[in-house]
Amino acid sequence: MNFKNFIVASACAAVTVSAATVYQNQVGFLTGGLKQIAVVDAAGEDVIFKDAEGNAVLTVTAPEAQPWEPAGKSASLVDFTELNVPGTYSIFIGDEEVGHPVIIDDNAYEGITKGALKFFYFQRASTALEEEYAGIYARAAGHPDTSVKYHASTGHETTDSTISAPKGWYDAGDYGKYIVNSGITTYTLLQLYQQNKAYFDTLNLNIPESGNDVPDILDEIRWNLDWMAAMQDTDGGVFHKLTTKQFAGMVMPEKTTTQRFVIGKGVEATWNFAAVMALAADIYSPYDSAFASSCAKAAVKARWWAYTHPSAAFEQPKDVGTGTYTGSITWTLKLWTNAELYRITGDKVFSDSLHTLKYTRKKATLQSWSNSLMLEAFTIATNPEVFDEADVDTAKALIFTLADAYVASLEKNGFGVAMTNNDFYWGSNSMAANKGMVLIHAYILTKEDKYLNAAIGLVDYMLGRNPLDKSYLTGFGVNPVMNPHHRISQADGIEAPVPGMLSGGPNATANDAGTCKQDYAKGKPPAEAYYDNACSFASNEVAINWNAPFAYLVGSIQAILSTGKTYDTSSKSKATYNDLESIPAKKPLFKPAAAGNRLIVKGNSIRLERTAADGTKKYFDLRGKTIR
Ligand code: 9MR
Repeated sequence: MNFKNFIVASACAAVTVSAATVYQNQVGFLTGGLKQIAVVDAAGEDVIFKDAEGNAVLTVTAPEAQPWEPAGKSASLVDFTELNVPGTYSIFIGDEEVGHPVIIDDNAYEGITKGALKFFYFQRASTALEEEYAGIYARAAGHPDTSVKYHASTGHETTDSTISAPKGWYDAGDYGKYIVNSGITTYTLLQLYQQNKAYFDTLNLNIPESGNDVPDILDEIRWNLDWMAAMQDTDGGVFHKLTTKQFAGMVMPEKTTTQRFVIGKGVEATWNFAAVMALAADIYSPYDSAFASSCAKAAVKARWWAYTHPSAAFEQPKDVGTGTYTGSITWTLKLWTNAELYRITGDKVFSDSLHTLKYTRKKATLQSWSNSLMLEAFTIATNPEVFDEADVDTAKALIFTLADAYVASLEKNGFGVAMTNNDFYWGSNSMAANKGMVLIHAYILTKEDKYLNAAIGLVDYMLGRNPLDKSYLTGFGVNPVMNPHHRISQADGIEAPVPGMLSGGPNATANDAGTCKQDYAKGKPPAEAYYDNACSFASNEVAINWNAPFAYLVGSIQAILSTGKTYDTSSKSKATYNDLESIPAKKPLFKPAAAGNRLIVKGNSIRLERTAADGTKKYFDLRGKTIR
């Protein structure tokens, strides 16, 4: 033994070595919020929190360990909420420092809120990212999308005709732009703004539009709305997606210049579009009334198309291999659109549609790109002055059915995470974030801490309180994701990935085990079925519909705890759109036909022109009545 080793050995002999392992939020705890860490192999031991000077400021005896099935282990959930002086603390068990630094701050979630929203800027298509805003992640413009071809699946001539549909956000690790996924994503971000205006009106995201008198979050969302608006066909239907025929390689966006196509036109995209445009019409009216009004009209036009083409479901064409986004539950999309349109018009035809479609206490299901039931529940429950009492009650019942189940799942849960084995499939972190969104609504409606606390538990899970000790948000935490399935991060030559991206997270199905040549789920508990490798599109891809609920969750909690304000219905925009022709809940009297129909929009009037086989034309209003 040399002298150096001898010193180390004798020092070790003098200290008490704990076998404990700590799993914790690696980014920060809000001063006024719940603070918990999960500690394995420490039951009955004292967990000591020391300040920066080394003074012990709080000692908590680790309680009895409890299992959390997805982790395949038991842990003691150590609560140190009473430590509420901002600062950086270290954790000790006996003489040994364990875990990572504990950061307590009044604005602990502000950095991640900005980071998660800035991701959308980094995903912008059709523009160069300047160093001033993107730092080392500055890059050339990719995909102008001004000369996009019509795929035969759109019903258009495929010759040389093109459509211009620039801007928008790249969906995920790929460069596709998909209307279905833009639906829930854009709605979620608009709700984040609408429910927390006081906080987001001044939050600076350092984007090119910062300082233009429009809140930055709305400027960022507008980038995608402008693209969505361009995806509406002249007849009101909305193209399903804008992509190349096959996925590009792992290259920078400007390097892939393969022809892009608008592909398909169907009810899934059209309903999603209608709901988002209706909400946008309300939110943008104080800033750009012409744009807001065009959103409202586009929404009505889309709804009409969707009602008259009920069987136009998108099917992936044989020559296309990009994301499918097929199989949305369309009755939930109809309800959502009618709720959004009723909110901005007060037109009974939309509330009648809600009832015709049986807006009842159907089985509550967590929102996702394919199921929108909770989206209208959120809208209806938070607008009691607009909707019928019975509908508001139904909406609340749906929210509490889910939220109470999540809270119940925390009973005797050693990690304090409202996730079960069934939640660990493709995009499991979006399950966590979307559950958080449900819980925040339950909190807004009741102000009961149990809902806010359960939501904080989900944030802690994604930021490190998980059995892999992993922060699933790139660029944040001690042990963050480093190799996401994200073309830009793989191709930019920079070691650290673009920051602020939420990885899809553990996936017990490991759908990509073949591609990765590694079954990372085999023999692992669900919450460990994860592979931090760019090959792993099924456990480590990023996506706009995962970042949006994460931004919603952390942004809402930051706003609630720093401003004390939650959804204020009186601050809602007073814009109403009573000049729109609305549509009957019933089927129109004429036979819906795809070919030969044209919607004519003139000022506020919308009419249908139907060309018969012999070339004669007939005109109908939106109720299906003959005009002439
Ligand atoms: O998020 C989608 C997930 O629910 C599906 O199971 C999966 C397979 O269809 O597709 C995911 O969405 C991907 C999309 O198809 C293409 N862009 C990347 C998306 C995230 O992986």
